[in-house]
Amino acid sequence: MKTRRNFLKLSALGGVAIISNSCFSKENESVKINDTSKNVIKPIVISTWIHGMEANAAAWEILAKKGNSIDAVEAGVRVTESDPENSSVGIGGLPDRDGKVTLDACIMDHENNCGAVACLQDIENPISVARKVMEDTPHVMLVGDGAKQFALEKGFKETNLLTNSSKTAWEKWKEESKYQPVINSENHDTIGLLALDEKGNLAGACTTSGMAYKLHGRVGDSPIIGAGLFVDNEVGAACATGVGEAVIRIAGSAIVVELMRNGLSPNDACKEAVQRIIKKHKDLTNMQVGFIALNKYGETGGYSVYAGFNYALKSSSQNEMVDAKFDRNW
Ligand code: SD4
Repeated sequence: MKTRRNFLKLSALGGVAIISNSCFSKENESVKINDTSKNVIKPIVISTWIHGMEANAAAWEILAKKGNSIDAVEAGVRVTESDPENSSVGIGGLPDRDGKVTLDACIMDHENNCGAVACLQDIENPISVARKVMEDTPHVMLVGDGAKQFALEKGFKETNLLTNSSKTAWEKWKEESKYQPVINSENHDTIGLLALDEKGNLAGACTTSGMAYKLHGRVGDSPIIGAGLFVDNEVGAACATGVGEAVIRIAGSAIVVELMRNGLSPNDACKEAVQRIIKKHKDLTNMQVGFIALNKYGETGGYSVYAGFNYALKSSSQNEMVDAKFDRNW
């Protein structure tokens, strides 16, 4: 439905506010966040890139049995983390320039509980460690040695994450040691997964080994709540993939959710966030970023700076890859 946005209930303020739509194009679709007449598509799960198909299938097993979205998102991305063939998430992830595989992940539920780990080594499923941070500590994020120590205390097994093929790739890279991230291949395959369960509760998870051959200690957007992932059960959820530094600079996923709160459809909210990145960066060389979003009605969308980004979508009537719309060709 293409309408102008008028009055929107801002539940956080408990009042009614007029939102100016002057900054949005008139083509933008409007979504009223408290529209009780709307048909809600649930359960539903959406995730980044082709590996999202398998992750969605694992999440769906839980959602189809009326399980909770938080369990679904964790189970979904664990599949990708445990796949040694995937070179940018979990085991088999490409290492940093020193040959160390360092993992970043975060998770968020429908009550704004969240947990994260960053620069975690030797643990195959950082998303589950992030969940433990969320559930068993008063903190949101643990990093580096502290995160590993916590994981071991919680019973996670120490695992060598550097597979033969990622070691070989790193050794080849070392011959030149040029830091030249290549988009849509080795460097941009983070999995971000968002779900809406039967009860109407949203949750999200995001996990990555980050930029290949990054400086040791570098952390991108993926474990940062508000950047790589954000969930607000009143409105929707969003996550990001691509150049993390660019996503952090605009608080990307939080912005997408706020844009949905202000009436944009998931697609238009992702588009607006991408355009903000474009506006804030003079040099867009290799600056691929993609967002996906899911709102309370089960409506989904995605958008990227450059062509090539796609996402996996699963509901009772869909199980497919969708090519995201984009701002520019390479
Ligand atoms: C990062 N955003 O570490 C991650 C990388 C990524 O698909 O998304 N890869 O910056």
